[in-house]
Amino acid sequence: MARRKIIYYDEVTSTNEIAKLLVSRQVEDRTVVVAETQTAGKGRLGKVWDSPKGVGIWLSIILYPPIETSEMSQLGLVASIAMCNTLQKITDQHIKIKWPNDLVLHDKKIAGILCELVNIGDKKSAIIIGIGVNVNTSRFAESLPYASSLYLECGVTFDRKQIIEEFVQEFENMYDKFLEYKTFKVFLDEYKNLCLNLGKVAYIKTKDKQYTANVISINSNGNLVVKDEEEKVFEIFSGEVSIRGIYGYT
Ligand code: BT5
Repeated sequence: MARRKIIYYDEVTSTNEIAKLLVSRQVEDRTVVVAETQTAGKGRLGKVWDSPKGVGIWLSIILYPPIETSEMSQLGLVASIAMCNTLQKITDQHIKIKWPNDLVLHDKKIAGILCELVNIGDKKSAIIIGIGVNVNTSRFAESLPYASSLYLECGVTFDRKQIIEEFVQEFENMYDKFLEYKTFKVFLDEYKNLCLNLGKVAYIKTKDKQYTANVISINSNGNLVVKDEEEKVFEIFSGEVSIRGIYGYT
């Protein structure tokens, strides 16, 4: 398979913002942007993503998938499986996915994903999949009690470039399969096996309400299916919620 273009930067505001700029310049499909540090790294829902220099992986993948815009967030789930597989292989640890796409080791968050859509006209969109992995970080701010790194959890440092290269290859293979079948369904079993939320009670927070519910399943669109305290079953979409375990982060 052809090697993808990986563009390395020393310092950026956010690799997702650079990726947006590159989309406006019609950069080629599957371009990957990587930075040593981000001065304005972003999480979901306007949150901040801490991106210290030289110890993490801060990257964004640019894709122009020939699918409906409404289906594109499924690619964030595909990317979380790809990164999970890559990190499991490299660290030999059981890394889990906290829905929709946090990666968790020993109940701590070691990676997060932020997908953003960019309108490219003609009713089409590009998707930018931004991934942050805490690789060799040796300490976190007190304000991040659930954050950890591969180094802190495994006691050894890891080669960030090797992780990036193996991840890009793993993601490419999965993305090709996604394009062949055009549905997340082909990854659903793999995702469910890695997902730590299934069968647990979750504390769910949206813009206007907060409640606890049982996580029953994940459907073929990658949405979480939950049953609330009144036994009402419904699905929740990744863009609009944050979820936690009832006793802590997971
Ligand atoms: C995420 O959001 O987890 C998505 C993170 C995506 C970061 C990548 S880095 C490359 C690309 N460029 C960007 O600008 N972003 C992407 P969310 O689920 O909303 O979690 C955000 C929350 O995680 C914050 O409110 C903090 O509580 C916590 N947090 C911040 N920095 C962290 C870190 N380095 N490690 C673990 N947790 C962190």
